[in-house]
Amino acid sequence: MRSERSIELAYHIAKERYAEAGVDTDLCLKLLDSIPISLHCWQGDDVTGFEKNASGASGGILSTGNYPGRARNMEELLQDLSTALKLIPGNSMKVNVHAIYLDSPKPVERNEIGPEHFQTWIDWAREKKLGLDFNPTCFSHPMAADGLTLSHPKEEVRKFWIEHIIQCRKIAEEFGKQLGKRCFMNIWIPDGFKDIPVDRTAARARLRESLDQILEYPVNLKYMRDSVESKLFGIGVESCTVGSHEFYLAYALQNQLMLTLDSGHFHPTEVISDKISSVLLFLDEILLHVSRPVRWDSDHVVLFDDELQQIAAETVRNGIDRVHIGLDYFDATINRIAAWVVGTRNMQKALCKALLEPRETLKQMEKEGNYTGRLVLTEELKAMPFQSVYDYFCLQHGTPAGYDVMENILDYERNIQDKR
Ligand code: RNT
Ligand code: ZN
Repeated sequence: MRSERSIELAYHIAKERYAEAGVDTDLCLKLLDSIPISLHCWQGDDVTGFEKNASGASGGILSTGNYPGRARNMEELLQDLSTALKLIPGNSMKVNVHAIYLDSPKPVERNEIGPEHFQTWIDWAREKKLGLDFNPTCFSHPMAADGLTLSHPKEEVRKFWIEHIIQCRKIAEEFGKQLGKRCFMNIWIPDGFKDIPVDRTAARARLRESLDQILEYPVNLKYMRDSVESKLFGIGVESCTVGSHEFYLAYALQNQLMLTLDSGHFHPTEVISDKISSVLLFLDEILLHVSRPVRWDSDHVVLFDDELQQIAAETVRNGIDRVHIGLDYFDATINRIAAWVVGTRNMQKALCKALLEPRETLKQMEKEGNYTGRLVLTEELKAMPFQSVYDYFCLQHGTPAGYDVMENILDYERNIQDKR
């Protein structure tokens, strides 16, 4: 168990070390506390949702593992999320909800869902002082069985999904209105082809036409904003994804939408950290789905690895008010609360480290062509005591520091999750 005294002492030393490098750690911690991170509700139940006959994710995404204790209903999911949030320091958290997490005693078709089916989420979020984000669910449904939704050749299928997404926009707007925090609504569809299509243009033209119809529905942008998420491929759609990066980048630009960059949606050596600065020269805001691809879009728990640190650094350098962070992974082989807690705290730790960077000094060196100095300093910064600063952030917010979170996780597992 970490003692308060040792956390404070370590912070004191770290503060002095960073001050020598011209960085104010207290200010960094204030900034860290102001950065919203959207915690994805779907890690809690392996992307199953609360629809009647829910059968788990489809559409090229896959959650594997059978660790006991999965949340089976709204009550359990909210209880699990509340537990995870107690182990995540900070006052700016959001929770990201998918349309399949509705609260309704009777089955409701996806194109008929409305804000009333999400009032439980809104009330819970208000009580916990959280913001909410939202996502239409265009997978795990008989109307998506062909692997095509908004780009389906059949008008009736497209119409169904257009109606669903319009309903989702109303829900997102209501989230923002009732909670006083803008809701980001992310549109991701699984559409694609297993084998090589001959008319990619037709499918993409249909997607564009469907999106145009969706955007015709008027919403108040003060309360919600739409974002579109591209992908390279998924299981069963290996040869062509209709909503590719080029498609959505162009579509977002033309329609002043946000673009979602998911770290698992590109070629294995392609990184989103390099895309942020380019995209932000042309779009005013973007959304991130921070995930961890292992050989493919496998959605492993976010680690404190090089790419996470680069993503955080680019976020801070390009403006924390323009890059909105959401997490997107689902691992069913470990305790699901631990998965949330570790991934989110890694994200925060990476942001903390990025905020502690002596940015102006480094930029100046680079401008002067002093790449030697830049290399020596960036290497030095890697082992600076940022962990002591983050531990202090935990202490400030009454959250356990370091490995101490495990005690809480295991207690909850024993007393609640194991009894399900
Ligand atoms: C799928 C996308 C999408 C989903 C969630 C559940 O590849 O990343 O964002 O993971 O909507
Ligand atoms: Zn994603």
